[in-house]
Amino acid sequence: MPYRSGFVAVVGRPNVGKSTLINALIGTQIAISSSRPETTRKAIRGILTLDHAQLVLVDTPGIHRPRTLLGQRLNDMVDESLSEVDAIAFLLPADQEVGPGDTRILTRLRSQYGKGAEGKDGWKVPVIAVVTKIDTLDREALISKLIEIEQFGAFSEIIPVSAVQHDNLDEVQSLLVQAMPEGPKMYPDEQISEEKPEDTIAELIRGAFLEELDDELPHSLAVVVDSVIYPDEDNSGDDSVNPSDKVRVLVSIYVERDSQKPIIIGKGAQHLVQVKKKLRTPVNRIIGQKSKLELHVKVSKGWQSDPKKLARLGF
Ligand SMILES: Nc1nc2c(ncn2[C@@H]2O[C@H](COP(=O)(O)OP(=O)(O)OP(=O)(O)O)[C@@H](O)[C@H]2O)c(=O)[nH]1
Ligand SMILES: [Mg+2]
Repeated sequence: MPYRSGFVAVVGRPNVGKSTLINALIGTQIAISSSRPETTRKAIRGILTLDHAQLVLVDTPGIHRPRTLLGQRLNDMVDESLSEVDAIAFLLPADQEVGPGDTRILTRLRSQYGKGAEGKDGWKVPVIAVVTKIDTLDREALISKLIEIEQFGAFSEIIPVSAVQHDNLDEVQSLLVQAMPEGPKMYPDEQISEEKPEDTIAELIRGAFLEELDDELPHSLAVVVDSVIYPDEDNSGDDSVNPSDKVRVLVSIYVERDSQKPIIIGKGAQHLVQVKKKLRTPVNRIIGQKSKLELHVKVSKGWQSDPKKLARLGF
């Protein structure tokens, strides 16, 4: 059997389960997920290495009608990650109607990857409809959902899945593998993401706050790892800053208004304490030695709509 390898863009409206599916396929958390839309803000590439194939799964921000400059940047990012992929997984949730948002995405895919012909073969690369969250429907409802989606898109394939219950994940995996061209392994076996360690840590911190704060969290949270300081490079001259020889990971957390700072910090800094505790093990693993997070909450007024500020935050 020839080795296969390539890139799969995972697209869909906000909150349809893109990041959750990628984590489930890769088998560990590389992308953050949450119940609120616009969770993903970067096109994170997860790497799935098998005996016979290597897939790079490109997680994308949910495609939506942008209301802020950040929203616009997120959509642009999807455009970028859609260029030069070998297949597209278009996610549609089983628990929602197919709507105008899906039509917009389909139109966009057709303009770039359609051959101008009708039907299943009318695509330049395989476009696979992945029907997510099937644990939320009974069998009968699922069947009519599948028929509805089949008629909606004339997709190359259609496959139902529940990432949460691990139902049909193997089938999704093998469909994606079949969609890949023959090609060599591109990354070493142990590599599961293409992100820089700083970026992965920043994402994990943002994810931990999303979980910790639940509905209180301002949507306008941005996290940047400013520097990673190893003990032998620490020139602060003050031994009391770092008595334990741990790697210091200096992090800025930006909100848009002064009033949001106490929400992030919590009573007696409880949220900061919880987030650090939750991330101790994953951060140690990413850095490769004992590390400590130093979290600084800052205000950057109106950053979601300010080009300069967005640039500074990496958008
Ligand atoms: N019941 C059920 N819920 C799911 C499933 N997959 C994801 N979810 C939930 O759907 C919500 C959104 O999941 P995400 O993976 O963050 O969705 P996303 O498409 O990456 O969202 P954005 O990054 O904001 O575009 C989370 O609350 C998940 O727990 C599933 O298979 N079943
Ligand atoms: Mg996501």
